[in-house]
Amino acid sequence: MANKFPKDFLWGGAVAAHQVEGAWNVDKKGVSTADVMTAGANGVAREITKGIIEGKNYPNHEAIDFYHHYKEDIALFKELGLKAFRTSINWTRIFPNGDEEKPNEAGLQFYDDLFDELLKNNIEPVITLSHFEIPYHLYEEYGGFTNKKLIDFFVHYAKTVMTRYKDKVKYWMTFNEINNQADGQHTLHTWTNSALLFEEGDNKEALTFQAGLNELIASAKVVKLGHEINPDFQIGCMMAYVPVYPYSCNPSDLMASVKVMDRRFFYSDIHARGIIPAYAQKYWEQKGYEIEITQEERQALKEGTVDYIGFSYYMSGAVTTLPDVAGDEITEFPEAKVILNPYVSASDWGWQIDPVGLRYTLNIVYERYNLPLFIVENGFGAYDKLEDGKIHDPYRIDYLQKHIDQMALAVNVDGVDLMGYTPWGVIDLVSFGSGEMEKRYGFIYVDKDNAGNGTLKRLKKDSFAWYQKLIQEN
Ligand code: BGP
Repeated sequence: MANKFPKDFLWGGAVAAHQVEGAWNVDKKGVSTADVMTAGANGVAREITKGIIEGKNYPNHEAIDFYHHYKEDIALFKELGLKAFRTSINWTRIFPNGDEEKPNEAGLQFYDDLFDELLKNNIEPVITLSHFEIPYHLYEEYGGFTNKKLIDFFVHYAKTVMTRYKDKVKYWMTFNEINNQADGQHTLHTWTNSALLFEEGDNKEALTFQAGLNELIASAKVVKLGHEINPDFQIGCMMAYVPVYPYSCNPSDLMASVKVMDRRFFYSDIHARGIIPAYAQKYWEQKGYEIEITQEERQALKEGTVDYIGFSYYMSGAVTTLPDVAGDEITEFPEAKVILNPYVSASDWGWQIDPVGLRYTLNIVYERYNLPLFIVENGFGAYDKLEDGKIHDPYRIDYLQKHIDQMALAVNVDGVDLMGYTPWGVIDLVSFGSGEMEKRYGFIYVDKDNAGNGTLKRLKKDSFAWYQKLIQEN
């Protein structure tokens, strides 16, 4: 079988603004939630501090200083053969506080220059509007996305950038991994797109559903508006798909896996179909949650369905309801617990490595929505060792190759319509989850350590030549 991909397949690489740009307080940029995150390395969870605390919030402040190195980096991307580059716009460069009327021209100019540089090198920009950060002011003053005012602020921001870049950017996504809040419990949402400010006694699950729904409404409004600004725009959603398998063939495990998957699918079900799924309505009723949505907002959901499904894929999990099953628990949903699958191995951070899970995901998502799919994140975070000025990373090549093989099967055997593949962290960057620099994903090494020291020098790893060849041979 020829493992070929469509001629115009978007081979690329992905990053996010706050994980690479640095320059957190230049050119009138405002403070973003990412700028007040603690370092958190060595198993300590990251958190948002009240304003900037000297010496505590450093990881994203300089990051890899892409803001000042982007020309050099894009030259390397060109050499690598990238056809697409996914990054995000940092909202606080455009609207420092998030609730202003007038944008910051210096911020707009930066992305103009960045997109021009990409286009000059025949690299298509793929742009996420909100990648796990919002203006800190919107978090502190308004309480994040539980507040409906944020819908208007987000739409105003999106309208500004979509109008400005209408002839430069064709591929857009609204909220990064919007369904990462699916379990409804996690403090993680204080620092993702929702920027939820939980207080003692809050019903976290209800608030998370409200914030998520508000984001979905904002997204739908932006999809409709974007198509008015330029009918050629391709506007997608961005989901984290972590497929879960029934741990056993006990029917209760199977049913639990369906329910856990529904929780994660809730977001793309609305993005793609424009209606609130019956299972969610019932769940809210049973729980007595009063999730606010007006008639006008319901209509907006219908009129703003997405053009494609963008998603990340890193790992899978197993679900069980059986009390006597031993296993390292990953997450607890009200329905069941998700545990490590004993049939697959894991990375140093416990992320389960399951290439077949990617083919499975492509199949079920394509069947569910019948929309083009775009894998906008996939990759292997690892400790790399610098030896005689070289980085040998066969483990990364192995991970990616196996996932690409499964992608080829999904396209050539299963008939899935796949637009492209932009592996995560094409160049080393700050880890979102842990704030570490040394959880590396890149084909390009950046000399910087967890404490923030290093020359920022760029270096090609062995995987660079491997990916370059793979793109050439399609
Ligand atoms: C996804 C995010 C990215 C990212 C990646 C790897 O969830 O969209 O921003 O960083 O995962 O995660 P980590 O950085 O924690 O290794």
